Amino acid sequence: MKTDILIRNAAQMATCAGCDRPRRGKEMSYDIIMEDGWIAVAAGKIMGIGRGDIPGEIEVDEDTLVIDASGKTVLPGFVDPHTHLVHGGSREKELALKLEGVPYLEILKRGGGILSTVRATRAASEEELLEKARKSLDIMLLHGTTTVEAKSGYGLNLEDELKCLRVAETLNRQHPVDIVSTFLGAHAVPEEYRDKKEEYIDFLIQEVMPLVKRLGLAEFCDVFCEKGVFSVEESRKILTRAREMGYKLKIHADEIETLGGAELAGELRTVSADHLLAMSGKGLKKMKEGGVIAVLLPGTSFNLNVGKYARARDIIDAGLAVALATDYNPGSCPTENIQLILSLACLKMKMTPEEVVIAATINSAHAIDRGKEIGSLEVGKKADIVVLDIPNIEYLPYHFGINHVDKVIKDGKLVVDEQRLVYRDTR
Ligand code: IZC
Ligand code: ZN
Repeated sequence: MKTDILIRNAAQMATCAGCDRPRRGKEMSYDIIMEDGWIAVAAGKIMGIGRGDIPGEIEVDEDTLVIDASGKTVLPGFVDPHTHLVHGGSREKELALKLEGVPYLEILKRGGGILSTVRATRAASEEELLEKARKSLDIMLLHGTTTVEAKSGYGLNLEDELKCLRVAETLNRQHPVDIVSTFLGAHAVPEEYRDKKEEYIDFLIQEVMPLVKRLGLAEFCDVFCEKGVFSVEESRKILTRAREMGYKLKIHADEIETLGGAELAGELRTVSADHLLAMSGKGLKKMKEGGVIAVLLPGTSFNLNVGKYARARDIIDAGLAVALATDYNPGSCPTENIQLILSLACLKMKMTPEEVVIAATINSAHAIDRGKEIGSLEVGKKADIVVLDIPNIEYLPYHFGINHVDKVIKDGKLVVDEQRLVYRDTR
């Protein structure tokens, strides 16, 4: 087959290959680096990969884009498995409150936080939300992210939840970055249901969730299981019904208070449980028994200034699979930059460079049930590839806060070149 793109001479290539399920525990640092690597792409897929000389069967002609990656490092495109991509407005006005030490949940209780974004999202048109989210997707792509999960949860009524989910669906068609959608109607209790949480949950279960599923607008269902938001019992009810409707499951678990969200994740065998700063030892055990992927979000700890990070070392040493995500949202983590998250994961959670690369590629692909198609450089997988202007993978978390991406290849096409977007918009 004729080669569309050939990348050669890579100083390091982290294939993240060789395991057809999430890598757990010690597996997160095995055998991922190849030196002097090459990779050949045809018809959107990886058709060959190796080291040293390019074998004769890789056909190169004048139409082949040959990329010399000397001195550079090649990775699978990053997969960001936890974002609140689609929303209106921003919350910089809450920064002063945050600096005064007003806790995140207190701001929410006062009608700010998530609820302030709900007001802005309801007030925004579908077109406005689309353009705002498109900008964020462009930033993500420029930083090497080729697939994202995107949650709803700022509409909190039928019309506005559908509006946000449609934005994600449209962008998934128009933008090179692939989007996996999650329904998060249980993100907060909207103001019109204040003191009527039971009724709101029934409304979600009876009206919104079946319709979202029928319209094919979300693959996963998630709940913000947190003190003062949705309890473990309420989360169990929502997620159990969601599973019956055909949703795959995720949960925001034990972020701020030790509530038992991790135990619930283990019991329900959710695909992932996310945050986990306040997870108990029992929660860890249950997660392991349930084969749940721990999605950690150190950008949120950093931004909320809580002085505490998830215990990634304990989680990995206990033999679980860890994935990393930005948690991109307008309140607790306003950044699209996954590379910064990898630096925080190393510096603040003591993960190794190999572990953070695995966590943001193959393990995060599994955290959105895409581990068979993306997340590693292997023959037959989608050609989602980043070329970083760094000599080795240690350099990625080390030189922090900047963008190391030189090129991004998405679905076998060059979409970022020399840090600039070069894709043709399909709007
Ligand atoms: O808008 O604050 N934690 N949900 C749960 C968020 C953070 C997003 C937000
Ligand atoms: Zn979240």
